Amino acid sequence: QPMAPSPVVLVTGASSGIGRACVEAFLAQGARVVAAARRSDRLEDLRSQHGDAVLPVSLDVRDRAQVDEVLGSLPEGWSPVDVLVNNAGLARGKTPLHKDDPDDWDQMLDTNVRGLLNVSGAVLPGMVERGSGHVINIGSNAGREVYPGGTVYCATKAAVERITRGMRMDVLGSGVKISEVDPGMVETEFSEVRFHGDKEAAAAVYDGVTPLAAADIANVVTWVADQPPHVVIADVLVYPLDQAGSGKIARRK
Ligand code: NDP
Ligand code: 8X3
Repeated sequence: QPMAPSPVVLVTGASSGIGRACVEAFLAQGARVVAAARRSDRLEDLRSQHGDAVLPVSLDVRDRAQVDEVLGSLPEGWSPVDVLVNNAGLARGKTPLHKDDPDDWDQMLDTNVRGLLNVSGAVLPGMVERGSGHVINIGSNAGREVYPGGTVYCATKAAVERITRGMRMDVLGSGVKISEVDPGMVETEFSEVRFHGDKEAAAAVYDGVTPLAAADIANVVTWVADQPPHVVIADVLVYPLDQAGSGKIARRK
């Protein structure tokens, strides 16, 4: 009997952190991975490290026309997409709302909410038509709580949670699975991006605690993807041992 072709997984935000770790975890399972992000040099590095099972795709999830164009014309063998990991996202700033730079609001809303919708909009119709597929949205503990300085970021992640639940209802009966993985504190480039490149401020976030590693979340994402056909992990919240909420973080020193 011919071997079933390996599944195709599309990971957005694959150039760093959780997304990159997801690429590596799915590759380790024998999947082929479409690795999407804006920084294509990093995606090329992934390809040279891991070979032909990676397809680097330069993509800004905020640009709907580009998303439709690129995902609508994936090379032969790289579509249909079996698993979509909607991971691209960011926080910008941690000031009170009235002191925020409004451009930061736009970037968070456009990436975390509209971007997730853009990519889902390009991939989900085919999944529903075929009656199979799995969308795994990366939310956050920040979608379940609000913390000072996180007003807009938390709102975007709360939106991800609402969209996940709604999507699951929308595709109910089609055979498509919808899941959400909500990480707590993970040491990635997240804080460097949030603090506009201030490495000291970023390092302080993880000072004195043992945060999650990106690979810890990738483990959970592949586990979510690996369930039997009739099982859906609806959502999972993953904390490091040192965390019990957005504002509840153990400091050892
Ligand atoms: P990183 O900054 O390390 O990675 C973010 C990724 O998102 C990068 O690959 C970046 O790629 C990509 N990205 C950002 N904007 C865009 C865009 N417009 N189009 C395409 N890709 C984009 O952070 P994390 O790995 O930590 O973040 C991944 C996800 O996890 C985010 O959704 C984040 O909100 C979420 N999360 C993170 C937590 C943490 O503590 N780290 C906790 C909970 C959730 P590029 O710049 O090349 O486009
Ligand atoms: C990222 C984690 O708590 O800094 O979503 O918002 S947090």
